[in-house]
Amino acid sequence: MYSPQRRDFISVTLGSQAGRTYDNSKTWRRQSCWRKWKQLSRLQRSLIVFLFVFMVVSGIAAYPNLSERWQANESYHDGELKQAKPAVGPEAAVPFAKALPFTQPQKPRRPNLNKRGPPVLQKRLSKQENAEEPKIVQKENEAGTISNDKEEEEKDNMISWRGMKIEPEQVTPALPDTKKEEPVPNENASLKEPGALNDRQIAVIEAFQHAWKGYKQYAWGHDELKPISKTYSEWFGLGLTLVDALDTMWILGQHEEFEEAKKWVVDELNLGKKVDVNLFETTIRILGGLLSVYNLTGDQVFLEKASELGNRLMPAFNTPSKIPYSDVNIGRGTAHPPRWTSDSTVAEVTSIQLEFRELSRLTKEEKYQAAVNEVMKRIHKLGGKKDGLVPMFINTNSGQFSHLGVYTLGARADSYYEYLLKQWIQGGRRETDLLDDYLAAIEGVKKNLIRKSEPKKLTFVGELSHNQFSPKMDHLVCFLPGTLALGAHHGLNADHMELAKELMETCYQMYAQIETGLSPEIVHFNLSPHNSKDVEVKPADRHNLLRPETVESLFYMYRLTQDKKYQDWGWQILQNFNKYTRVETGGYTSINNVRSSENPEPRDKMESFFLGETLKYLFLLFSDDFNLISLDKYIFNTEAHILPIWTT
Ligand code: DMJ
Repeated sequence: MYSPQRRDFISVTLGSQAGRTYDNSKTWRRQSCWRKWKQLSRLQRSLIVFLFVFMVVSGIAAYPNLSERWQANESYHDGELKQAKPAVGPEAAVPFAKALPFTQPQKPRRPNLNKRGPPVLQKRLSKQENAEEPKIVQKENEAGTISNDKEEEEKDNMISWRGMKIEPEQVTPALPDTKKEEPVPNENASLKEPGALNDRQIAVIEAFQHAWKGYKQYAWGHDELKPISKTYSEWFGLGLTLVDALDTMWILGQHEEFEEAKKWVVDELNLGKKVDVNLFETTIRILGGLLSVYNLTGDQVFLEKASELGNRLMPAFNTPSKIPYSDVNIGRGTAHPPRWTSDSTVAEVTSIQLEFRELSRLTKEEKYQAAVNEVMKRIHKLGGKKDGLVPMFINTNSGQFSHLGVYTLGARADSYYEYLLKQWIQGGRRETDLLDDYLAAIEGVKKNLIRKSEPKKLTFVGELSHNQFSPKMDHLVCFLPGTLALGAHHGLNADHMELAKELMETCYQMYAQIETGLSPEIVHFNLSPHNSKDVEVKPADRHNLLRPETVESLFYMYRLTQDKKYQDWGWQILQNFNKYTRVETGGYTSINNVRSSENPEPRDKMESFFLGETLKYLFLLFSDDFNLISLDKYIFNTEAHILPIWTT
């Protein structure tokens, strides 16, 4: 078509889409190409079309990897580490699950920050996926965080798996070679082993052997047994159940199993693994477990491992506020908070002290104790407490409490209170700040959180949220009767023992009033005189994770009162564990529904604390030998690991 405006050009009309003018040379080229195309045979044209489509599809498939690499490089060169797109949410999680070929060896590459999903959407490793060291380990912890890493990540990569941006000054230096400590003689190694066993203790040993059989067969050297699917799950990839159970095996006299497990610790436990671990969980379960078994056996190998682990966890304290980060990559020597916040959980940063302090005593290296004492010193001085009760979070940059106004003795705050008392006892009852904080907190509990239920008038510990009282009590709170009783035993107010007795009864009722005789994770107490039941359970809270807190407190109560009813209550609980959580082929499982004795719905998971704590406390509860781990010589850390009370 002739164009009056562009006389020097030829216009062509292309069918119905005509009406546009084109550059002359382009038009000529198009016409010539078109002619050539028409001259090709049908087969040649099909081949070209096929090749073209193939290249386009391959290009699209390769695009995300390339673009991520480009973006990562760009960000790195900018000197600022950025996320290319949001790393949480279903959009991120689904491609993550699909895209990572867990079963195939992978080349070292930059971590793909965009493919991390929220805990519930991420997949656990299966047995075959994880034949040696896990390529990726991941697990929710109690605080709802998840650990996850790939091996062989580049040393200079400063982004954590969570995609949290770490400012250069927050990055901790890589670890120097682990220093070998001079062996320190262990004055506690002559701990008494159990003498004659009674039927209930034999029943605990049988339960332990059954649990161990499943772990050994299907999960050996891995973190947790999945007894129904006969496989395992990984959290940190550090043989969590095996290490957590070492001292229980020793106390229960399972020496053959102990030797086999010790061999695994010596030969296989790799603490240099480039894996993100939660500081608190690793401290209470692994560091605590190693120190405890060193105390029991005097075997230097456990102290060497404990010392190596302590060193590898130290980068967590390298924060602007000296309040530690929640996570440490023990292989790389870097630490970071969770992706979504720069807060740490108060219970976590205040429940690592017993272990680090003992490590300093044993190795004569001040740095461990200095780091954890500094945390306590700062928290002692902080505002934001309510009558000695602490909020649940603390910021690692400012060192101040955050999310003020919520007070609980359950998840995220619980062991803060426990460790105040136990540090005071561990240190020979000299550190008065710890005692003052503990006493103030117990007064705060009495004033703000204690109520009586209807109709049975059970004393319980509720929660406070912005001055609103909630009659909610976590099973975790059942550590409190034991802790109160222990304080009274060490000379604190006698009314602590009275409160301990009342709360112990309540914790027992949390089992006794439930269809399976097992406590749910959380209960709500009834405050209305018109209702007939004291204990109510919401559908989302009906699970039982084989937790220890009630049997732990029963152990203290029996030791300190010698009232046999506590042994009988523990015996009922053991029988109900056997009835509803025992898996025929080996192991015990957590369950989803304690309200159904017909179908308690196994969750297919045996937590490491079932062996580390629950069975150990039951065994000690049934023992009438009060010198077996005497409460005058030892304290239990919050994972039931045994540490000596210092005498000098
Ligand atoms: C354990 O890891 C410890 O007892 C911790 O203090 C609380 N949670 C579990 C057991 O319930």
